[in-house]
Amino acid sequence: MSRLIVISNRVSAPTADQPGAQGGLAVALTAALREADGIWFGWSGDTGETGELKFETYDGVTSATIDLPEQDVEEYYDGYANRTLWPLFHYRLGLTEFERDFQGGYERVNRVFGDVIGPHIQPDDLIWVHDYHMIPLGWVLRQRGLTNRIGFFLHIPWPPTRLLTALPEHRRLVEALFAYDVIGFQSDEWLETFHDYVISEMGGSIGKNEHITVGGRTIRAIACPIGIDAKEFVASAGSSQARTTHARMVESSIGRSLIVGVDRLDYSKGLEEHFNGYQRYLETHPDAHSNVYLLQIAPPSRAQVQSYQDIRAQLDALSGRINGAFADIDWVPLRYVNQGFSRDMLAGVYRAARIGLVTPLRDGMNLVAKEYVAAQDPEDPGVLILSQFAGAAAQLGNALLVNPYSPDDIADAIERALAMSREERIARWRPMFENVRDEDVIWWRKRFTKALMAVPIPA
Ligand code: GDG
Repeated sequence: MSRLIVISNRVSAPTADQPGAQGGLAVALTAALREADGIWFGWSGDTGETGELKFETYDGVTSATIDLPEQDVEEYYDGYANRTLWPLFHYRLGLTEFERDFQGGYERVNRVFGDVIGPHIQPDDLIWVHDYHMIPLGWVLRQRGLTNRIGFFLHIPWPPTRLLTALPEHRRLVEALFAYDVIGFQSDEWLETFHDYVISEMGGSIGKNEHITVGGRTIRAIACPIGIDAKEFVASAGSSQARTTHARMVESSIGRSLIVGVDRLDYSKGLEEHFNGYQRYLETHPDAHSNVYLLQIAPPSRAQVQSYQDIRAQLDALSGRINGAFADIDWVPLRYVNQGFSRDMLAGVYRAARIGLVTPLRDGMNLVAKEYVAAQDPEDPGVLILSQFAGAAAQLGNALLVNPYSPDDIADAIERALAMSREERIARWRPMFENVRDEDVIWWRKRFTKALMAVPIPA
């Protein structure tokens, strides 16, 4: 059996310091790594001179990380990944920064990864590279003579061609993708926008069986939506910590309906829009005041990037304005919490919420929507309100789908969700739960690795 090699910016395999699996991706990949005697490579998250890889094997899974010098972190991670590619791929041209130094740092770090990882690859290893931090890595590995089967999965959206061409080196970036054998996208929509670029900018053609040809090179590009570890999440919702949290929420709600939002503090998540939609609901439903409240959990992320500091300041001001305008002596309409909680606690909060409000402006997938569905009580589930612009909307069509840019749309959906009968809630929830359960993270991993293993091994 081939070994599986996973390469991503950060490694979330369990270690002696952090023995628990870090989220669904870690669960899916560590199980596969353990079975296939694999290695998970990435950045340690620490700054320092790039030296040797640090290997650690814990619970049958090996991870290998390197430190990166401060300048590399600034240019590759804070710069090109988070200030160029992330906003651009989320359709936010106005927030995208175009700096040659960022691009230089990005390519340099990808070369470093290729240099340090390359010697550890064996001829029949299956290599799986993840996300926008690592787009050129496949190409770098090919330059070093590797003929292995190499796949790439993009966790975020693929942008429309007209937007992508605003990136000075767009052609170079996409050409590098053709070093891979298989490329995976979260949804058909991102796959189609990729096709559009390949046809219109590269003169490529789309063939049978998801094949794409440019010049003499044919690769396969597939839609392969990521799931959550549904089994684990259902168990989490039944854990003692989840039950205690659920009871705490019910008690502190004193009969009011809880609307919950859980999002990394990121401008792509549409937090401002979802506060605006809630505010519109409060303005247009004065009778509902004190029957409902919104709990927004938003752990800060990428706090060293200016646009993230800006969104945080805007949300602080907006939440203050909403509470200032609507709060009563015994009712606060919005609880805005800037910290993270354990998964079990989150599961308890999801289960206590009559509405899960998920309104990203663009999102590759959005796992919170799936977690909300997984955590519900089958006999009395809540209602998911979901942005039509999340990748998850393609699978969770029984949610109340909204346009997050429209406060009226969000307000109407809140009204509809609060009035929804138990029968309708169950009828909407059940097919969504079946999807979350069946197309889970293990299904996703198998679907991708199967496509990669189907690639003929070069003679
Ligand atoms: C990228 C793509 C794609 C959040 N707060 C807490 C917490 N979380 C967890 C959630 C969820 C995860 O973080 C967030 O996942 P998302 O999918 O919503 O978003 P991104 O971080 O932007 O992820 C996205 C994903 O990659 C996978 O491919 O779906 O589209 O942008 O699991 O639960 N977890 C804990 N405490 C918190 O307070 N423990």
